[in-house]
Amino acid sequence: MTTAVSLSAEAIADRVRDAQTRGARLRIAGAGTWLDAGRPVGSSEELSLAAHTGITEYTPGDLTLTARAGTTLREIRDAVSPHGQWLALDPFGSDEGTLGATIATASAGPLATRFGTPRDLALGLEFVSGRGATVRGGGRVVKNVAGFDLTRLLTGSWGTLGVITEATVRLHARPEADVTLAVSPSDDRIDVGGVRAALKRWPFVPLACEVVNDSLGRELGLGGEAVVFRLGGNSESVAEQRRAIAELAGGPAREVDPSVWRSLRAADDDATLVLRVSRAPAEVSAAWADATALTAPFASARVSASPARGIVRCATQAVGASIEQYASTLAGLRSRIVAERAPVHLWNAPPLARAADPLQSRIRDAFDPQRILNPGILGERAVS
Ligand SMILES: Cc1cc2nc3c(=O)[nH]c(=O)nc-3n(C[C@H](O)[C@H](O)[C@@H](O)COP(=O)(O)OP(=O)(O)OC[C@H]3O[C@@H](n4cnc5c(N)ncnc54)[C@H](O)[C@@H]3O)c2cc1C
Repeated sequence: MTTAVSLSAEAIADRVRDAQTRGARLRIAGAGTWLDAGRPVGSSEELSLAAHTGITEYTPGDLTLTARAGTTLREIRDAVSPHGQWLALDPFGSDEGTLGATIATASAGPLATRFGTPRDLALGLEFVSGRGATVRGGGRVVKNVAGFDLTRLLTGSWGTLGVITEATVRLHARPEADVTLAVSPSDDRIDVGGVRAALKRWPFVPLACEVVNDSLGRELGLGGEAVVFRLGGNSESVAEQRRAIAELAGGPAREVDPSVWRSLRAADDDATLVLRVSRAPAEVSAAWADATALTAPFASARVSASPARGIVRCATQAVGASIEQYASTLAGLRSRIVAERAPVHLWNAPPLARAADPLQSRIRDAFDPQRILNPGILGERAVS
């Protein structure tokens, strides 16, 4: 059963309490563009917030905006761009994804290099807990820090602590100049550690910096392995940043169409398996070397890295036996692997298995003792 909620947080709370009474479980949905991410959810009922939309407060002078959870990132972009502002969240996938889901899954994209992740940009939340209580955490303006930790706790909890109904987010002024440059390696390999060291050394932070492997680079029209920089600021600052990149590259970097960012975010739309490799940021170079070497036998494997954040993502369209081979090959990486998306049968295979976390269980006991919300998505057993 699917119900698109268009009424109020109270209507959502009623729906949760009703589920409680019936012993039912709810699968929370926003626009539904990423429902196959996370472990399979043990619920036949869907609580969709797709119709719970609308910007409820926007004061451009405060650089903050409050919107209902089902509001799409595109709607927010369209509302704030006439004021020269943006919500600097560009998660993989499309702008048709909702604000609530982006925060619930803590989804971040290339712009996180400069602006951080939803934990840095969500200032306050309203949510309905699994007990059916409507709770507000955080504030509507940057200086209000009361309850801030509650907002951070809910961010990235994948709907397991509460249904996010409304969020207040921090906006930024759009940079005057916004330029995208690509650097291809002069020899045959990119030195990701060198890129990370340069990022730390430079007195500026690019809006985004991603390294892409050969197959992803070709798909994006970059010709092969490349480092892509997005530079923002006033024109003098961007000119300065260009000079620093030319120094790193040993010659001027080529300017490319900014649509490359959109294509990069959409590249995984058809991926059957997306794994994120996390190591200490200082070890991103080793993670990249391991991931590119291990995925080399898989022709279409796309690997990308955010050197500033220490994250390497590996995606493939493989199916059948080759997807299992890909997953178990990558499991050999000496690092933490988080599956973002995987076919059902792979979730229980050792490479993706995850031990139950007692602290996480205790927090869920406080917010959703009957495990009504998204049961099973984080790998825990549903309470019967
Ligand atoms: C092809 C594709 C690949 C992606 N890859 C990545 C990636 O690799 N890394 C990454 O970080 N992001 C990724 N995303 C993330 C995605 O862009 C965001 O999470 C978000 O924008 C999806 O929005 P949605 O409304 O369609 O979410 P939905 O698909 O509706 O929901 C996504 C998840 O969020 C939960 N949820 C939705 N709304 C709420 C709410 N109001 N309260 C609580 N929980 C809620 C759902 O239960 C579900 O588990 C990808 C998206 C797509 C389409």
